[in-house]
Amino acid sequence: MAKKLAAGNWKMNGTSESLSEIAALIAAHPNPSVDVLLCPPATLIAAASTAKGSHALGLGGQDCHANVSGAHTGDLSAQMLKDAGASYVIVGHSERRTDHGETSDLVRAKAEAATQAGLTAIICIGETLAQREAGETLAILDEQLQASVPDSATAATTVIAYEPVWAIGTGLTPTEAQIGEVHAALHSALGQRFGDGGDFSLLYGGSVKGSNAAQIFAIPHVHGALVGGASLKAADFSPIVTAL
Ligand code: G2H
Repeated sequence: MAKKLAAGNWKMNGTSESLSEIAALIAAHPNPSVDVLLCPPATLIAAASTAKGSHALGLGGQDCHANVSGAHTGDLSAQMLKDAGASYVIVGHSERRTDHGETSDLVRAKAEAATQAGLTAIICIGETLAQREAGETLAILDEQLQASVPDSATAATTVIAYEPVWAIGTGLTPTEAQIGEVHAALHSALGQRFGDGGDFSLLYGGSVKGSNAAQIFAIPHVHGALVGGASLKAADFSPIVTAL
């Protein structure tokens, strides 16, 4: 049975003042019945870890380097994130693929590094609007999935997030049929490759908010969400956690 996960991605937002939002989220969900995760900027992970104490809230990084250590100025290894208190890391977000030219081969190496460090990798894939309009969505996603997910992946170490690039931060969301078609295809592809496709958690991401979360979570093979803008405030993220 795939785990349900409500994951917040703060992107490049948040300073120490934002720790109050973590406290508010914990107060709103003292014993969450689903996995809840926040990925603040890496600068806040250690403080967030201290602030959450023994609460089950998970913490994650938003990226990691594929290497364990070395001369990579400005980068962070998966071990460093783990040491700061993370148990997850997002890899291959479309903003990384676009802003930093990250390829699926690099994303796979990062996912392997994450797993080796003991982190769960949230591997993001998604099509552009041009690709969708050209009817290439499923082919592009399968290409990204196969190349970005390491052979060593298991449902326990890996989560897949489907984030259509055109739906990220735009307020646009795909139809339920479009999400359902993609998630069914991902479920099937993972099942064919790993034999346990039914167990991989498949998140949807892209303009998820309190008002559309329940509808999205009702779609078959959707096990949660990767939420950007609506995860910054506990008041916005909490209804999404409740809807799951
Ligand atoms: C997609 C998502 C979080 P938003 O990037 O990863 O962001 O919910 O703001 O569209």
